[in-house]
Amino acid sequence: MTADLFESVGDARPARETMAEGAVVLRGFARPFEVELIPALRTIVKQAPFRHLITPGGHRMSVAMTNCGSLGWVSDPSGYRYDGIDPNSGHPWPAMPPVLRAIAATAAAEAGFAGFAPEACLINRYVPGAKLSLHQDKDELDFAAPIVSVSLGLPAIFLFGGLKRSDTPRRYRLEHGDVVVWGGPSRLFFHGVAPLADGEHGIFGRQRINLTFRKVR
Ligand code: MD3
Ligand code: FE
Repeated sequence: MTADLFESVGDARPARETMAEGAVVLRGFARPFEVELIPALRTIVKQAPFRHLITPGGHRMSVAMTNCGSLGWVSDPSGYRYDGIDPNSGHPWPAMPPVLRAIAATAAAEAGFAGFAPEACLINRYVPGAKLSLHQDKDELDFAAPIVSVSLGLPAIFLFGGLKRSDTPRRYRLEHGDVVVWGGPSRLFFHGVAPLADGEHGIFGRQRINLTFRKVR
């Protein structure tokens, strides 16, 4: 009885919210995995450190990136692509740890996408001021599979538009532990992240880490 009251009365962040057809937010879904997740991320970043990629247009991205899994997303002046090799080391990307696989698969199943088996996990690091301009994720061959995102550390304002770049984006606050499953029609919607506001997170300090799990082929 008491638990029911705490869950339903005056809760500004419902556990589950639909942002658009096929886009489901699972608030705090990653929190129970934290203790395993954090050391796993540390191990990945030691093997494949964050780096600022250069866009085909020649701009250095304010977000720093790395990957784990059998494929990783890379950008350089020749274009965007998925590649099994980290161009900085010449070695394969670090393997995707079981805890990451488990978060992605259980969140996807919760949103109606059973059997989600991503090859790639792109890891984005934002420091205050870093942003991600409005874009579509179209470098994957399989748009039937969703993308699963996990937000960690400082909160961010996520911008969620429509199928056209000119569609005015709606703004959503994504906090530590929030997981979003982007499938169905929303899979090809324009989206981005507003410049990160300064702050201090108890575990991650002055940064936000975002994981996106992708079925590429
Ligand atoms: C909606 N990352 O890495 S995650 C990206 O917070 C990216 O770092 C943002 O956009 C971040 O490409 C947003 C949420 C997200 C990821 C992929 C999507 C939303 C999406 C693909 C289609 C529609
Ligand atoms: Fe994206």
